[in-house]
Amino acid sequence: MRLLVTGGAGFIGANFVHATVRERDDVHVTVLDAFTYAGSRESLAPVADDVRLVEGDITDAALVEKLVAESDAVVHFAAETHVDNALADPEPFVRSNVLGTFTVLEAVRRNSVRLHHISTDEVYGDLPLGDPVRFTEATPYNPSSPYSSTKAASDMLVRAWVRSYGVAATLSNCSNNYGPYQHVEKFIPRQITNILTGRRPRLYGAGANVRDWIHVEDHNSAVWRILTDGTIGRTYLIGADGERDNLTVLRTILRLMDRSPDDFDHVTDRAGHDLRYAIDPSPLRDELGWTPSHTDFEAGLRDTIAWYRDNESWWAPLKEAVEARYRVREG
Ligand code: NAD
Ligand code: TDX
Repeated sequence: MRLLVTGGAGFIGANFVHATVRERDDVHVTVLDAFTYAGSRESLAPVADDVRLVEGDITDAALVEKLVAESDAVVHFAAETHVDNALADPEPFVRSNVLGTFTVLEAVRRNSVRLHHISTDEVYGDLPLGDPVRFTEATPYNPSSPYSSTKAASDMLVRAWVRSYGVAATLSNCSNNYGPYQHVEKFIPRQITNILTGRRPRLYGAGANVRDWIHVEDHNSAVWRILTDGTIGRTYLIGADGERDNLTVLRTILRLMDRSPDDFDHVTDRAGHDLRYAIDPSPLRDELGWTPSHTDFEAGLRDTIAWYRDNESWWAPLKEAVEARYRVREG
């Protein structure tokens, strides 16, 4: 199989490429990535000899057309992904997430190529705290932020291209990922690297907001399962029963890094901050037989902390610029 992976130099995409090279001899990977601030050549260094790397933008229709025409399937990760950045400047989100997905869709339509579109649980908005209800594929879309609204728009385009043009696409909406190669702007790596650089962790508001954590390798094994066995046109929700509030996650990090439980600062809350995300992954388990393998969150967190400790050269060049941006937000 000739597989085109958009956004393969980002966090989840790079882990996906690593797993694919490791586990699937019969797959030839081409990565298309614009190397925005979030993309990293170093993330693909371990597989540099095994993949073709093309630097380019998913809104470049001629380039996307050429690469899609050379492929049997596309896994579309490329997007602007950070909610705080979207609040500060939404324009790149509309361009990459909406126009970019449109460009990919037109190319797969013209070339009759299989597409898997990567999306997020944030398209469903948020859930109340302390309620057993979880998101299912029937939950109405109700995005809150410029980020999630552009992801929701991209999902709608994919669904319409399936229905109107018969594009062979599947979609997945996953919960919060953690693991190696995640940008230090995101919650878990930010707190780990704050501690490693002598800064204090920063918690938005009271830390009561709940996220449903899944290890990135489990997200990616689910993507492969959907790509090979999923029903065209279907949306699959990917989650691993990992609900935890932010304060609990932060206190676990502090304990695993031998800090006291109160060794952090509360900072200004995020505007429009979604309260709780929670995925009901039953169809993925019952219909496609997928199960996560990283079921011990604390063990996954310990490995992730060790990865950031051992790979300072990967994240250290990014850290100061990220914290400078946060200083503007947090005062
Ligand atoms: P990331 O920000 O780490 O990586 C995004 C990658 O896309 C980068 O390599 C960047 O250079 C590339 N990119 C951005 N705009 C581009 C453009 N216009 N053209 C080409 N390349 C471009 O993101 P991530 O966390 O790995 O997320 C990947 C996908 O998974 C996104 O679609 C995101 O919405 C989705 N997702 C993420 C999470 C999560 O917890 N991180 C959860 C659910 C879904
Ligand atoms: O310093 C921080 N302190 C803090 O309390 C940061 C960066 C975040 N937070 C909070 C905000 C959220 O409640 O932690 C939670 C997680 O924040 P993010 O890592 O920014 O993730 P989130 O907004 O939940 O979105 C993530 O999951 C879904 C990804 O960034 C999205 O791309 C994905 O779609």
